Amino acid sequence: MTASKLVVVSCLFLALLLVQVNSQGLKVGFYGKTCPKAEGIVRKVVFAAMKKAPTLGAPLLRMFFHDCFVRGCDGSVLLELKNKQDEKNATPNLSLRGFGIIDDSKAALEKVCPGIVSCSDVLALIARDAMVALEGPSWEVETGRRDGRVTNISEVNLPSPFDNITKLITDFGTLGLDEKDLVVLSGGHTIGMGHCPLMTNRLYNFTGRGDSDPSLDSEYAAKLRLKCKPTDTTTALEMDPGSFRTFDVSYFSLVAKRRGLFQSDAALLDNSKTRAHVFKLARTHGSTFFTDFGVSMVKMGRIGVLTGRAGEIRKSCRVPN
Ligand code: HEM
Ligand SMILES: *[C@@H]1O[C@H](CO)[C@@H](O)[C@H](O)[C@H]1NC(C)=O
Ligand SMILES: *[C@@H]1O[C@H](CO)[C@@H](O)[C@H](O)[C@H]1NC(C)=O
Ligand SMILES: *[C@@H]1O[C@H](CO)[C@@H](O)[C@H](O)[C@H]1NC(C)=O
Ligand SMILES: CC(=O)N[C@H]1CO[C@H](CO)[C@@H](O)[C@@H]1O
Repeated sequence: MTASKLVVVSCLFLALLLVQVNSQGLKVGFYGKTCPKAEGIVRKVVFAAMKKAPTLGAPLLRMFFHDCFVRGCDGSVLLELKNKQDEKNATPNLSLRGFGIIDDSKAALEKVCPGIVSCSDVLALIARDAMVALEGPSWEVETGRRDGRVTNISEVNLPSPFDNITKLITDFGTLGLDEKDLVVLSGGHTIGMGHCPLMTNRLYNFTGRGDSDPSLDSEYAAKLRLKCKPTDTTTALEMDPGSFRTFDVSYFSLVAKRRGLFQSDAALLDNSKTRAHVFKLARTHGSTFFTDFGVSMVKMGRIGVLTGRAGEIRKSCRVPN
């Protein structure tokens, strides 16, 4: 083997090693030795907060999704810039809330083990604990993420409620999430609210002929027209009416009955693979939704993570050190 070949081969070996270290950087119980109380501390803060305000569960789940889909799960959604050109101020942030719970968790952690637990891990733990507080699924959260130092409003390119199935599958696929993950994670819409202007196009003049979206159940459309007038920008609708505070499988039966709120929910019926998953998950008895949700959340939590010596452990979740 010539010297240059040797260099190439050892570089390849090194690259492989790095990839492995990176994927092994996350693990369940990462803080077992360095901050054994970490998970308990976060859970206590979340349970106390949600006892007072159960509706916070939904935005807290959504916050982790928004963090992971922009620059990876690196806590960048929490950073604030003086000029407001941060992810928080991008349009889809409109209803992100619950930032105080992240600050409270982080403050409690810093008291016990300063400089050990990352804000990105706090987000991951809170998303799980908030679902447990709603009597939803539980899963083992991988930890060991480190925090990014960059946030940039122009990088926020989250899936849109107007997206079609091709776009959704591609965007999730780029991040390593398949059709099943897309369907299962969309099931997050079993809790929480969505605002009228993100769906009124489906109720009025959908194709310019004064019609509604043919993929929306017409009875349901009539009900929604009572709540959302064409110019209403403030009213919020329950995405899973009747049980928007309960993490259950009814989201999938709604979508199956063409009662998904957004075009992106309805779109799950437009592809044979995603449609099959919707119908399978819709079964109240024998649905695998809870276990599947945990599996897909862990997968989502691996997107673009910083581990090892990358990034930092922020002292305050709102500013880089
Ligand atoms: C498939 C792509 C997705 C799209 C296009 C989408 C879009 C949206 C939109 C437009 C809203 C309403 C925001 C508002 O009006 O205030 C919303 C709410 C929500 N989303 Fe998604 N979402 C997607 C995936 C997810 C995922 C992966 C999760 C988490 C696993 C999630 C969890 C939530 C939750 C919990 C809410 C309710 C928030 C609240 O009540 O404050 N979504 N989503
Ligand atoms: C933010 O991202 C945009 C688009 O990628 C880039 O042009 C711009 O320079 C970035 N801004 C900062 C402050 O890094
Ligand atoms: C889906 O949306 C993408 C991007 O918005 C668009 O380019 C494409 O033509 C759409 N596909 C269909 C089948 O409507
Ligand atoms: C519906 O859309 C068409 C085409 O954009 C427009 O000409 C018409 O005025 C709209 N009708 C209403 C009631 O807004
Ligand atoms: C809560 C919050 O920070 N909302 C901001 C979301 O982004 C828009 C701009 O797109 C701001 O106007 C809001 O203040």
